[in-house]
Amino acid sequence: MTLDTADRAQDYAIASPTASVVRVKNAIKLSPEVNQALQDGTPVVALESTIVSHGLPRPENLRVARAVEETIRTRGAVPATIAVIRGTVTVGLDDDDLEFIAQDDDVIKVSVRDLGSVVGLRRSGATTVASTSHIAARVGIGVFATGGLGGVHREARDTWDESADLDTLSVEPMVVVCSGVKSILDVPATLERLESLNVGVVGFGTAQFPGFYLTDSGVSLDWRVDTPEEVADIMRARRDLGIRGSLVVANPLPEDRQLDPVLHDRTLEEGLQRARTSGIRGKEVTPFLLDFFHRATAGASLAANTEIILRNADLAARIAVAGR
Ligand code: PSU
Ligand code: MN
Repeated sequence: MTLDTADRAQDYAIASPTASVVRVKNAIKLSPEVNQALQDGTPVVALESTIVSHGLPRPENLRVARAVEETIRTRGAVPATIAVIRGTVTVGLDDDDLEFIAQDDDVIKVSVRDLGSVVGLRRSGATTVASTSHIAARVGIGVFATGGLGGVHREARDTWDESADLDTLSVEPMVVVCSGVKSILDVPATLERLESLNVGVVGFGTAQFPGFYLTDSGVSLDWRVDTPEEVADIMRARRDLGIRGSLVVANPLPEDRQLDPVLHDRTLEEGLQRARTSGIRGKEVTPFLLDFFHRATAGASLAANTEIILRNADLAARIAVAGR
């Protein structure tokens, strides 16, 4: 058994063994490269696209999206960026698709609940952690790299704003490599929810939960791992024991690469205030705050965010290789 949900991947491959582009249940298109990798048991790493469309400013977003894919290839794994392109869920974007997601103003941020609408109404959208995990699991990909998870928002007591990322992670068997949850969120509350949802959380090389732009969120973890092989072993054990849901591998920025904590705290306070007074709500909150950070820190948060994504892609590829 591999880290991939291999039995399901095989079913799909059998459905169309020769076609270079496979349609799974007429809904999901695999790129020829991803299709081949899943058939051969080559390690594959899923990547979300909301980070590209809504999480990073242009033109860096496209540059980062390409660099992330390159990082994964360097480690001997195949990148599978996921998005909905004109009504078709696509796993493994080609460069035209990637450019489209990075540059088109009409690309929608798509969570799991939006997938049906975007596909049914033939629109285009970028997938979040939640919808990327959902699709990746459907086609048999078991490892996923992102920047920071969604979670419980700071004003959740009033707004009930909790990311669908959490609920999805409780269902889909995925290794999710991230640098914690975005620091714009209520981090302790998010960790409590992950516990309730049976989502495993391990620190990579640390027993402190990372704070996204910051190395340490101040919350400690029960579990620390130090090698990709340990992650693969834990995921195998979870699966063998019939535990549904994901394992979050929290990979911190080194301290000398983090955003200046004083600048971070000041920017966060300002951004939250600005979001409140501008009446930003719902799915707009995360893109708004990320954009505010990038502008208010004169690119320092963008540099940190970029490094986070590249480091997580690298670690995810190593985990996918270890779990083969
Ligand atoms: N992390 C980043 N940049 C992002 C996101 C996460 O560094 O853009 C995106 C992810 O797609 C995540 C989503 O799933 O934000 C969460 O949005 P919400 O809080 O609306 O659920
Ligand atoms: Mn939300």
